[in-house]
This record gives sequence, C-alpha cells and structure tokens, in this order.
Amino acid sequence: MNMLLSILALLLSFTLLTSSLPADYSSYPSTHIAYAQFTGAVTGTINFREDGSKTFTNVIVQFYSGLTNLTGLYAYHIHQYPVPDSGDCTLTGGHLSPSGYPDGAPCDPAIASAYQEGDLSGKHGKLPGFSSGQILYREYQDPYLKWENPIDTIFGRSVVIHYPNGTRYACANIYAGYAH
Ligand SMILES: *[C@@H]1O[C@H](CO)[C@@H](O)[C@H](O)[C@H]1NC(C)=O
Ligand SMILES: *[C@@H]1O[C@H](CO)[C@@H](O)[C@H](O)[C@H]1NC(C)=O
Ligand SMILES: [Cu+2]
Repeated sequence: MNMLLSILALLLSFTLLTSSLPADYSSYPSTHIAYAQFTGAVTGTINFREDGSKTFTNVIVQFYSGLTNLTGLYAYHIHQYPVPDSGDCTLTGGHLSPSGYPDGAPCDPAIASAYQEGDLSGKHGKLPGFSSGQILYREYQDPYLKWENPIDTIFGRSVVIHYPNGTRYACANIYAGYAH
C-alpha cells in the first residue's frame, strides 16, 4: 500500500513537474533548508529554513556589497525559473505566484495571504542601499513559502534583486542547504 502510494505520488509529481517547474529540480529534499548565494556585483546570502512546526519559514537576509544606492530601495523576489548558465536574470520568468496573484499587489499586511509567494520585499520590505563596509541584515518569518509541491516549492527557483528603478540587477539560484 505504501509503495503504491509512493508510486502514485511520484507519478503525480512527475506530471506536475512537466507542466509546471522548476525546470532543473527533479527531487525535493525532505529537509526544508535552502539558500541563494550572490557572488557577482552583489554579494550576500539569503537562507531559508522551515520551522519545525512547518507553519512558517525563517528567512535570514545578509548582504555585504552591491546595494550602493543610498537613496534607493531594492525590491527582491523569488522568481519562477532558475538562472540559466548565461547568468541572464531576465530569463528567470516572473515572480513565483502559484495562486495567481498579479505583480504589484498592494502592501497591506492585513491581506498578506494575497501576496505573491515570491514577493519577498512586498511582504517584508525592500532593502535599503548601504555604505561600503556595512552589512545589511534582515530576519523574518514567512508563513507563505512552500516546500513540498512542485507547483509552489521554492526549491530550484531563483532570487532576483532589482535596482531601485525596477530593472533586474542580480540573481542567484535557490539550492538545498545552508550558505554562510
Ligand atoms: C538611486 O535611487 C534613486 C531612487 O530610486 C534614483 O532616483 C537615483 O537615480 C538612483 N541613483 C543611481 C546612481 O542609480
Ligand atoms: C536602472 O538603474 C540602473 C542602475 O542605476 C541603470 O544601470 C539602468 O540603466 C537603469 N535602467 C533604466 C531602464 O533606467
Ligand atoms: Cu523580481
């Protein structure tokens, strides 16, 4: 019986995978820890770790360089697709939004459940620019990030940071594990 269920689950996830994504991720680690590491013009890490209660994900955001516009605010989102080998952030699709909420939904915490899952800065605030030598640190809990299901999992996707004018600036894949 268990085996039958496993096979069914496998078939189901395969079907969903082929129709949905993420493209290069065929299995989902049962340990819900993931990271995105920025190593180009922007350096820093975002660590995601599901709480033991499975009701929210702890997110720790640390940036060391690259957010240089001291009067600007940088939006950042989980985008649908991983970054291709070319590193082209424009090829990562739109925001992860399995429930179909459109971009730019109003920032009303009272309706936080109506945000796009991937709209990290919409839910938790944009990142301010900071001076060289400083470190930007943010830590928050997000109850809307998902892990289990190919349709809405954050595994295998990417995080994109936008310039204050909205243009895509830097991107990094979300991999299983922890980054320092
Ligand atoms: C910094 O951000 C502000 C606010 O968006 C913008 O007006 C300004 O042009 C930006 N500066 C640079 C150098 O991009
Ligand atoms: C957005 O801002 C960046 C950084 O200042 C700049 O390089 C880019 O040309 C701007 N894009 C547009 C469309 O203005
Ligand atoms: Cu984005």
